Amino acid sequence: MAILQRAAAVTALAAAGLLVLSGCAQSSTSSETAADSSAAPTASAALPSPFDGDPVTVALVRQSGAGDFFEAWGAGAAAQAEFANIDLQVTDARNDNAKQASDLEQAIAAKPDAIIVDHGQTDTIQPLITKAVDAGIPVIVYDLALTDTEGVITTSQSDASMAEGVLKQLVADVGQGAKVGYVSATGFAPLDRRAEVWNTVVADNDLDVVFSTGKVSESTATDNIPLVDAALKQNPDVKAIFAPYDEITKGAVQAVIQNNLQSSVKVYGIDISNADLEVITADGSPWVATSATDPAAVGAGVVRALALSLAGQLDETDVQFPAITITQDFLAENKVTNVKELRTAEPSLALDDVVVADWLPAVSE
Ligand code: SR1
Repeated sequence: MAILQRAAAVTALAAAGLLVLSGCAQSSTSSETAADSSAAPTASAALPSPFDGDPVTVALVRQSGAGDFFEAWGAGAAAQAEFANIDLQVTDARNDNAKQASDLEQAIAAKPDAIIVDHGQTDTIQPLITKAVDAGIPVIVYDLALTDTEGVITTSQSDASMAEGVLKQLVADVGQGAKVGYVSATGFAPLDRRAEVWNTVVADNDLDVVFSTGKVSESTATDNIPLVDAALKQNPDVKAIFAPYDEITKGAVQAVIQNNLQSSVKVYGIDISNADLEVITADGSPWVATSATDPAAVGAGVVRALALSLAGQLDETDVQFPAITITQDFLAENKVTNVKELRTAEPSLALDDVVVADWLPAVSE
């Protein structure tokens, strides 16, 4: 859809004598273009090199986890790639580190124009990133902790500010010195960055951490329910739980509800999706606040960062996508029940001023 919009806009500019087109490999029928013109963004300039000829081949090597975040992120990346004349070749190891390493080996061997690595474990992926850089392949990573970032563009959500935003709300709600629980996992770059903020907020506010538990798996939400259930049975007087990944948050919420503690235990999460919004806005839900980006906008933003870099137009080597903190009260006041309504209530989620160019506006799903 977005491609059709680019073709229409650029053709109109060329007809007006404002641009000279050079091989934008896109076409459309007038009826398709008209149908799409209300929603899709428009480019005000033609694609620059290397996007103005044959499609640019990009391998997207994913290690996605359970849940809507990863699905929406992939859809956003695909839509932005289509807009920029990128042939995105996607593999997904789904929690299998050995498979992600083998996917990345194969991607390097195929010599694409660039590689995007989405999530992954440092020890398995760092050596292969180095191999790709040494082979002259441009590499961009998302949510991956590297020990050597030489020649690599790194991207992430602004994990520190995300955690700070929602934890500020937690302290405001339950006060300093309150009994709190923590549900997360280690070894995942975004979770480790959020953990650093948690530790600081705990120390600065004398929070009494009565349990720490949690895991990431192929069924993260389900697998965290018994862990939090057991912790709550030991500590029914806890006042708040920080569970900084929406699949984990959902597990924590379910455990609070099945222990009938929803009137005394508040849950603070990270991320947002339609399914999350259903949980947060349910009557009496203990999930009172979350910090989030629109994952589709972030997936698109990572592709834009890569595209700008290939065009020689990216100044920075680290791109962080800003997030917002969303409370139950905000959702109620703005009658938000799904992500579409949230995007309307909070237009900044579109990231349409982050890593953009006149030829590369932000495209979402
Ligand atoms: C297992 S890591 C999960 C996190 O990665 C994404 O960046 C999401 O924000 C999610 O919380």
